[in-house]
Amino acid sequence: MGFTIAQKIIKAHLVEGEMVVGSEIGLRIDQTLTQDATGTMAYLEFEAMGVPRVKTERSVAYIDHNTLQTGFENADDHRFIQSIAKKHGIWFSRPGNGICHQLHLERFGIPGKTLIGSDSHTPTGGGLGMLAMGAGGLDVAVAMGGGTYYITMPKMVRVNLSGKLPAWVSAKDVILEVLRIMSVKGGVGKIIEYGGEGVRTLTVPERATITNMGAELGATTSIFPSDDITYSFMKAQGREADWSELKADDDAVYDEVIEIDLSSLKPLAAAPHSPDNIKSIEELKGKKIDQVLIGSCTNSSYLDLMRVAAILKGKTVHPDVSLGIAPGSKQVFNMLAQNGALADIIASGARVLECACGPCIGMGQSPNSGGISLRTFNRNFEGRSGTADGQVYLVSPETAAVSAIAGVFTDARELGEAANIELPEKFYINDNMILEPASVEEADSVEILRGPNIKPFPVTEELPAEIAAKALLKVGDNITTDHIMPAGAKILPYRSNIPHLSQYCFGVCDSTFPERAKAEGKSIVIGGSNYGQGSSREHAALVPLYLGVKAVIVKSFARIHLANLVNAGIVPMTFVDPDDYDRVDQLDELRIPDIREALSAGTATVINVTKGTEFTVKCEVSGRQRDILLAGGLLNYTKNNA
Ligand code: MIC
Ligand code: SF4
Repeated sequence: MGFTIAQKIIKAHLVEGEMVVGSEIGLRIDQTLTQDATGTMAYLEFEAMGVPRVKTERSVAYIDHNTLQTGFENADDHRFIQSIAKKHGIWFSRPGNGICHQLHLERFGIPGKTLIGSDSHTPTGGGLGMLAMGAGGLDVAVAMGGGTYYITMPKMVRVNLSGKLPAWVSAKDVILEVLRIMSVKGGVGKIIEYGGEGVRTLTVPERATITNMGAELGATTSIFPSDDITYSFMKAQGREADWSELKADDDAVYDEVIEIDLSSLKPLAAAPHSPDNIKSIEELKGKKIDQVLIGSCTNSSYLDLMRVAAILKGKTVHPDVSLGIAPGSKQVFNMLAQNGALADIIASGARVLECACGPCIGMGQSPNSGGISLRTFNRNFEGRSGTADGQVYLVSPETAAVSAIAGVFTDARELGEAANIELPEKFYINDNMILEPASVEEADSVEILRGPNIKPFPVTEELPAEIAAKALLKVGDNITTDHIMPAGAKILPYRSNIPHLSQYCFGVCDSTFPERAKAEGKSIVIGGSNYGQGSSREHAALVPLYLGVKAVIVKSFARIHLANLVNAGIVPMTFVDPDDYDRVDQLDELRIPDIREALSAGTATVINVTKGTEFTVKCEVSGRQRDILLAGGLLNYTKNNA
């Protein structure tokens, strides 16, 4: 039996376990990346492990999230990351250089390598044929120290692409179609592999748009083969020496196969407030819009922005629309400036923003009250834009640009011929914003610069014999980490200050939760299915830990959040009978006796003291995860084992 692309990379990096679906496997990690919003915590954790120099082939620290500096906090955090990176052998991408995933694709990604990043969109690297996965900061810290990264061996899904995209239909529409088919939880426990004749019609940045938004499927990762198209992209980046071919064996076996004929696709949008709430632009056509934003790690490549510039050339943004454009990297920005496309963008009245995440993470450009905002981003969760009742639609750059001019949802296919834009033979390469780490000899003399915003992370204790606490909060299905620990310009600067952050925990669901949780001292959270989808932020576990959350009982979990809960020492449990969810009410007094034994048994009995009933929950964790929970989290576990 042959292997899939992902199985080949897993096989070559397997250090523990067997490639049996559903069992835990340990992987050797070649590369890591961090961004600043999760990076401060990850580097504090790395420091706590006492490893002097990273043991990976390449680790890079990017500054792209917290670039709005409305106080000292973000600037201090940047300096902290810059200094700690220099000391410990990590490459540093300065603020202004661009978004981590776009930059990693351009300058560092290598087909066939493993990459984990403290950001859920790390699978962007799958566009180059990497096995690239999002992880919590602590897991990234461990990998930097040479430790193994553990995942559950995923099922393999093959998406067979045939045909060729019609004019004005783009890679974003492909992934929106996959989201329509699979939903935001359809990818959990799976790797999505793209294959078929249609693959050859997609360039690397287009493939990366598709693997990027595989995060929204809940998938472990997504991956494309590495072929001659990959070779020409890497050659154009001056990195052809790093290229190698990678393809699935002809007799590779997949657990699921999805067929997509690219020629049959049309422009799509993900309507509020979920990336899988798919509508066609035909249906939305004519609906008035207020804002358009083009950028983010999904759609800010040279190709994307050249297409946008061609649409905007000689036109003016509609008077009732605000158009913002953030190029994905300095390379893209520079090339647009050199070839004149930037002049067309500026002349149209677009508001040109810094090369960074910006509005994608609520760092500015919040829409007007109830405003309809078209964005080329990957997430439209409620409140994420910074305007509580903002209505965010996720669309392709083409749809975004034509709609910005018309002032209404517009089907670009009605505009006649599309400009023919191709990837350049040579990208403009200038790595002057990427700093090399200090040499081993110099490292000792590098001083780490710490601002007053950096607070220690919460202490954890060994798991007690029993958990007895109120179900202090009950939430529904598809709760995102943006619900649990919101981001945005006001809150993000405190990513290294858990006590401050805790005031906003679950703010979108119940703003009284932090106060109530502190008053109770300990609590249990009840949730529905796909709990913790979205971001990799470990803050969505560390902050509840700080507030005294001891266990989370839900119908099902999203992968990265589950790992983050275990790492924080919060017990993750799922209802055996999903109907028991309806039989627990907020504020019920719950008791889970013998929790330590229950972790070994894999199930526990929860006594509902208030109602005088009981129900069974599963705590399906690996043996390693059980030991982490018993020790009270990964840091304690690592210290105990050292
Ligand atoms: C996001 O898109 O939600 C983020 C901000 O990039 C997060 C990371 C974070 O919360 O810092 C992610 O996707 O992991
Ligand atoms: Fe940044 Fe948005 Fe991409 Fe997250 S999804 S890395 S916030 S651009």
